Amino acid sequence: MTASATMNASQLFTRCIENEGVEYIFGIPGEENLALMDALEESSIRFIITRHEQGAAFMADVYGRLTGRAGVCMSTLGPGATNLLTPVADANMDHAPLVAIAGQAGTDRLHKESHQVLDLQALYTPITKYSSQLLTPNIIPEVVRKAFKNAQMEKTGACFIEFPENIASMPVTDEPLRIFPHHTPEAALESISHAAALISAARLPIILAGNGVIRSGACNQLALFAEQLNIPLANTFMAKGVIPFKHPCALGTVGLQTADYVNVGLSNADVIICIGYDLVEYHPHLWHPTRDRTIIHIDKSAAEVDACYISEADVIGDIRHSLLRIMELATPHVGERMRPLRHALVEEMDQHCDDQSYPVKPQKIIWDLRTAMDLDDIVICDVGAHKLWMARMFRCEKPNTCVISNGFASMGISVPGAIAAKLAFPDRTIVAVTGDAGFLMNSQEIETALRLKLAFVILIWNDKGFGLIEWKQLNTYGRSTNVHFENPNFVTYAESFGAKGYRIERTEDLLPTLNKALADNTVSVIDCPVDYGENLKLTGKLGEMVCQI
Ligand SMILES: Cc1ncc(C[n+]2csc(CCOP(=O)(O)OP(=O)(O)O)c2C)c(N)n1
Repeated sequence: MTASATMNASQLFTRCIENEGVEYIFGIPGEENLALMDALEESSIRFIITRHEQGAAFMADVYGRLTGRAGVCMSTLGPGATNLLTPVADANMDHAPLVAIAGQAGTDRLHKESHQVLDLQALYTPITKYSSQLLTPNIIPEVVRKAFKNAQMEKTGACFIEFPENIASMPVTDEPLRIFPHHTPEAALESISHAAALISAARLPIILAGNGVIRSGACNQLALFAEQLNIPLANTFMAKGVIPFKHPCALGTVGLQTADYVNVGLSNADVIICIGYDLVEYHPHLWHPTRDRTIIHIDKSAAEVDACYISEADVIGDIRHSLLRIMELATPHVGERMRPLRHALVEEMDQHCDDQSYPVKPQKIIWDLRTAMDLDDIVICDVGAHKLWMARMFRCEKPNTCVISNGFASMGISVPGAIAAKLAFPDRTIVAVTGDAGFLMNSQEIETALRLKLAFVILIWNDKGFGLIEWKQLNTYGRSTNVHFENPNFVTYAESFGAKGYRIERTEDLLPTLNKALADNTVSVIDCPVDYGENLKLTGKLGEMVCQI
């Protein structure tokens, strides 16, 4: 087909998304996107059928987080499009690039009550950066380019395109728009000098690094910055591995929503340097309730307004450049006053490495998991108590090796997320870490994984309940309500798909089982009973620490 040949709108749409470099579309077809499905058949794009639209959009979400390129998901109109919503919102709030496409009824019946018709453009408006409707074929090149550009431009996020059925098969003569690389400008020298002066004059500065550093590819510059200026660094959940945990300045992950060790570090500091940090990753009122510290904001875009986050210096521009320039101007700090905080955390991480009590303690699960996995391997973490433990205790030496949803924090991300991770990085080992509740929200995607012949491990922390909610209820009211349930037999459940299933009956079996499952070369599900009695001990301990300050 030549560039300007007449084709139908679906063929033009397909050419436009090919032009964006799309490799996969995750989704479920419907009656209203038949023409698009047919056009895709002639393209280089691989359509991955999922078993639920939620699975499809979580795959696109995690694909976007790991690659920096928009993950693409697709559904039919009405119920298919509403099923996509949660992970699209998840991607948008966590700044993962994603483009969602939904079929729509023909434009001749959008004005009235009609089968499966909902105003999708309006529905997606609050959860995307750009929500659009293709009301004529001629705008396809612009709308597609705009959706991908918005999705992949800082702050990256989700975009939505609604494609009505009658438009999708109309004839059109057009071609994709050209794409040129986009460069982020360097920050103004005045802001760099101002930040450097504040850092030089600080008594006890600390860095709070967020996911924006990873998105900007500024991890190496950040490690250098911390080392050269000798400033301790805490990272958010979503910035795990932003500098290696073995880095002498690394204080670990902050964000337990209570006063953890790093928070203790933050409350001691007089200057807090926030780099690539989004408020949604860890609310400022939790780490800066006193509103009396100097905040420096280094990012690609200006700081969000929050009474507890009023920055004195906004350094807006390419983060890599900003860090290197500030580093040249600021005076390095001396001393290691925050170092004991790191030592305390390391001691806590190591404490249960030989613990053989059963059910398995969270710390021991994490110890064995870290032992079994290489540093390049990737964990996709679900949402729940296990996430808080993983965020706090799982050591990461590299960015994007422990993916955590922490803005929207939706359960059910880990199994579809593991599929996306394996597709994006076929040579790396992938583990989905999940609670029993989150697992059953999207476990149907095991069939998708097996159909695609993908291998990864699903490690279920089984407490027969909503562990995190019980933890919070016990902390708040001293009792729990409506948080317990029964589970299927996860071993036979896994086997019924054709996957492998293991149950940990003794703690000493966990590490050998992990090693075996990682070598299985298929989907392996490990049902690991967990002792969440440790949850209250942790909050009790952290509370004590706060009292000591
Ligand atoms: C889709 C969704 N529904 C509800 C919640 C609220 N929520 C957060 S954690 C949690 C419990 C998770 O239980 P489980 O997956 O078993 O993990 P655990 O806390 O036991 O480790 C719930 C219900 C949520 N974050 N996302």
